[in-house]
Amino acid sequence: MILYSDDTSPYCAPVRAAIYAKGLGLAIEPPPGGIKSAEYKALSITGTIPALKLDDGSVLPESAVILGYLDEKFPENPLRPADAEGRARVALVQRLTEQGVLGPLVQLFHDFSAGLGDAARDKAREALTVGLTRLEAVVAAEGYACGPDFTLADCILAPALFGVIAWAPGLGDPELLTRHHRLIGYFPRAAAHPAIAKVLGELQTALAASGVSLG
Ligand SMILES: N[C@@H](CCC(=O)N[C@@H](CS)C(=O)NCC(=O)O)C(=O)O
Repeated sequence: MILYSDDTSPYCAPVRAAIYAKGLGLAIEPPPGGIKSAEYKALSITGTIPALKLDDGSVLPESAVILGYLDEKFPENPLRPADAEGRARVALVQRLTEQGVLGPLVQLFHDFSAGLGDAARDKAREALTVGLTRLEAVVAAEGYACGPDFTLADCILAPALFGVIAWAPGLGDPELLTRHHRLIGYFPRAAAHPAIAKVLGELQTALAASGVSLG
């Protein structure tokens, strides 16, 4: 099994976090030929990263699908609760983070490359505020995102919040995350988990190397 991944991608970070947390020794490689290459597009139907090459040679795209697959395929160190309600809560945090934080952050990255204007900045700030407000309402007051156990919700939420912290000054709103008390309290607890600490280190290094000026 091979995970095609890049350290700058907020969609790849959750999958690597889950691999580290579960202690899976999977190969992690850059997409063959590069992300926009014909070689990679021929390999993965969406052409996006992350994608997981399975042992039968087929390639599974979509981070949420890969996360669910890995947790089922390797049941040791489960990253989802056993009960239906707990699993639904984890899925909700995953979905809200994708829609409300990762979507706006990736858009921001594209807008930044095109020269970030005031309108794009305002739009990103508004979208992130809506997303963070929804997450603030569902994240647990103590422990990890969905309670005492580390789950897939943490694998996606913690790197996403790292992205918000990194981009907030560039958006002219350094307090963007700080206004969400549960989330700002949650972040250092999640960041102390070894799998999250490793992924945040990778993101930090990759962002510094990419030359993106976030201040
Ligand atoms: N819904 C996808 C989104 C993945 C995604 O958009 N990845 C970006 C990198 S952050 C990508 O591959 N972009 C290249 C492209 O869209 O061609 C997932 O969750 O895996």
